[in-house]
Amino acid sequence: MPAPTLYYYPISPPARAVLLLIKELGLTVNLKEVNPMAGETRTEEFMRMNPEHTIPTLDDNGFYLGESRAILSYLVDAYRPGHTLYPNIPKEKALINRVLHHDLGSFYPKFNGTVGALFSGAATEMTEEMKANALKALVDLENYLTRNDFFAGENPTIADLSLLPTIASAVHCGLDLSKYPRLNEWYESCRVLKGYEEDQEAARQVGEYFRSKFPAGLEALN
Ligand SMILES: N[C@@H](CCC(=O)N[C@@H](CS)C(=O)NCC(=O)O)C(=O)O
Repeated sequence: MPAPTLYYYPISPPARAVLLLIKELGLTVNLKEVNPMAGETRTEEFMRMNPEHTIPTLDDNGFYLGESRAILSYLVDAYRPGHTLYPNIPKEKALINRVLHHDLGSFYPKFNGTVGALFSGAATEMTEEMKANALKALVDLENYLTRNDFFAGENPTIADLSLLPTIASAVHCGLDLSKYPRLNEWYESCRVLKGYEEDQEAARQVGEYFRSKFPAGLEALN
């Protein structure tokens, strides 16, 4: 069967989470770049695959899947079932899913409500409320890591892959992680991931773009 195709954009954090997985597992996946900022996710053709018009989107031989966290778990289950990144052990899987749900339902909206709004130009200043939300999101992550070195245990899982691109981007936008010692250590530990350096390059580009929109950067959070 032909390899699946991933529609992605190189600096998009959710797309980068899937790129990290592909690299880590050595999967053969065709990559097709789609620029959401140029409206390329809103074409009729793209929206037939993913009516929510978001990248990443996976096309596995006509099986279309959006949402990065769903793609992460699908790719492991379909192509490397039982891999330690998403083991077939109910309690381990549950702890990973817990982090993925926290990320999607709490961390990403709180943190991205601030960073994403400044990145897109929807906001031109960081209000006290935006700052408080972003800081609360970071404290929640720090608290998660009082249990383990990685987000769902002592080894990397797809939960870490999901969070890393957002944190790496924030660091390159000026966030100082030294106030969050566990998160800082985790960030360093993520160097073991095969796609880490490539992701850092994308994070650097996010940082440059962010400062072109909001020159003060994320230093206000420090
Ligand atoms: N929850 C989604 C978020 C995906 C998302 O918002 N992607 C952005 C790029 S970072 C996008 O494609 N936006 C284009 C649009 O909404 O039209 C996921 O994790 O996949």
